[in-house]
Amino acid sequence: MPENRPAAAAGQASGELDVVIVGAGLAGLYMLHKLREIGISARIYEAGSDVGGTWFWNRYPGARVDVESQEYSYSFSPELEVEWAWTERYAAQPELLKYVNHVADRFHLRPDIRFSTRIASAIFDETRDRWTVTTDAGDTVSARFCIMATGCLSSAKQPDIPGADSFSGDTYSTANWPEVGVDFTGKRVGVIGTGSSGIQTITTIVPQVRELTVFQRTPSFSVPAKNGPIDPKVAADWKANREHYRAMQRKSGAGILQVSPNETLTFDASPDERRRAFEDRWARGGFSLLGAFADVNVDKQANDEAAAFVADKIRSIVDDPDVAEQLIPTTYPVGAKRMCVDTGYYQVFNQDNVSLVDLATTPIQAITPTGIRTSAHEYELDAIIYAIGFDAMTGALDRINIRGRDGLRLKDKWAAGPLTYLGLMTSGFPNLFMITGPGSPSVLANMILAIEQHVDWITDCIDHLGNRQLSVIEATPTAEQDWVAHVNELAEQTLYLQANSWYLGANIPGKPRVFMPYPGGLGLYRETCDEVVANRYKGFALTGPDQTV
Ligand code: NA7
Repeated sequence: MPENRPAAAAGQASGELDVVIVGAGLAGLYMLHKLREIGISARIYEAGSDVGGTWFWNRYPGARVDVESQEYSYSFSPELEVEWAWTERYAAQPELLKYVNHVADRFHLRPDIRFSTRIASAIFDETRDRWTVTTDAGDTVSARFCIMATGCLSSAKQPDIPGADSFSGDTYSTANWPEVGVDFTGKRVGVIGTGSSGIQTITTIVPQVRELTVFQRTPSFSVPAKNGPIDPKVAADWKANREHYRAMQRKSGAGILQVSPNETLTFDASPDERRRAFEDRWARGGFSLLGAFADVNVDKQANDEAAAFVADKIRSIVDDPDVAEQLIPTTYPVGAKRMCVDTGYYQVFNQDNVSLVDLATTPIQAITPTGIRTSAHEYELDAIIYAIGFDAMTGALDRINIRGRDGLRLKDKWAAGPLTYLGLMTSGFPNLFMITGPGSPSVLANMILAIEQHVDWITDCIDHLGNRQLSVIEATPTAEQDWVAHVNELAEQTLYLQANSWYLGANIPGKPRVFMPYPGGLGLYRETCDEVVANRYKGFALTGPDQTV
């Protein structure tokens, strides 16, 4: 195996590479590491000034992973896994960023990363079977393969509220938080948005602020994280049995052992047993609630039981019954939007200096120079925090001018929704890979394991091509159509379609309503990808200078 070495040292001219990787988050870094292992020259281009992706940008107060730290960490290197010690059950953003930096340093990745460089375009040159990749500074590089490690939640929604520019106070976005941090002491703060980012921000800044006004359009189902220092016994057990746990994760649906799905159906349990099962899951914390029964995600009546349990919890925590009712989601099934995992969220609304504004009944009309005006009231504020989410899964790709065969732009090809084969490639765009692209488990799974599976598959694929003197791989239109139909079919068997979520693009005005992630589970998906390879890359056309395989 060739030694790990930077691309420049591998003797490549700076303008010609084997592979360009876009993004130095968890996906891009592992991709670079794996390609070096097979002796391929690769360079990452990263818009941020350092590594980290999601954990570089989302440094808002309270930002924290919603999967347990040791589950949400790379599995590819036993040494890395054994030497790294997480401090909290759910790591906070600073610790996650430290981890990503550690990985970048440990595997000597930095020499092959160009920071503060956004990729503006990637154009396929059919005469040379190469991608011409251009940065926002106008620099160009040519590569055989282009790998998009651009992230599923990296294109932040921009405030689309009238008057947003007129506010004279301070404005912040959770997705692009100032590196220096912000002190809200003594301030009247408004938070718009009550997804994970809003909820984590709210619970963290509430001890500082003079007044907090939460502008909620749709309530989230939120469950307690039960966060705290990592239990040393749990950490030691994980390290001692990591291979076993990792194998279980890879075979599982979500890649999250904490969910540990129960095989019993909701109504096969008595009301008492149901209650006990939900209580047990609530006490464990995190996403485990969704695993209380096997049918919570697929049977609406079963789901109603879980939703009613959370609603009762909210009523039991929030003192004011009217506020409690406003905080209870009623328009979609629990789990159909990503659940939030919090520390003391509902309790916040028992504080005198916190108020909830229900935008469903009193919508925002405008941002004014002094605050926010709803149909019922004008709220005077010193600062507004936007926690309004992302143009998920396709947003980061859309903002790059990606053009494949015949100059077709990816954004245009996907005008009615993303079309991919396995979420890895799209026809008409040869040698362009997506890590955790639409049509793959991605955001429905433990992201880091989904990333590793894609990176391993792509690395093997590039190696396979090289070993057989093949130069191009491309998804066939038929395989792509069949895959998209399959993903839709699976989605229809779930309750996901019953929520206006970012999984469906429903949070972006004008975005086609298409369910984007693959809902069949990480384990099954992995098997499918492996079978495709075993069947000589079924559904892909592989071609060399003068051959098709
Ligand atoms: P989310 O989960 O998409 O939440 C965004 C929130 O912002 C949500 O409550 C939205 O309400 C609200 N929103 C968006 N636009 C507006 C406007 N114009 N007015 C009022 N409220 C608005 O994003 P997050 O960043 O919190 O979390 C994303 C993922 O990151 C999360 O699932 C975890 O995986 C980590 P809506 O529901 O659209 O009515």
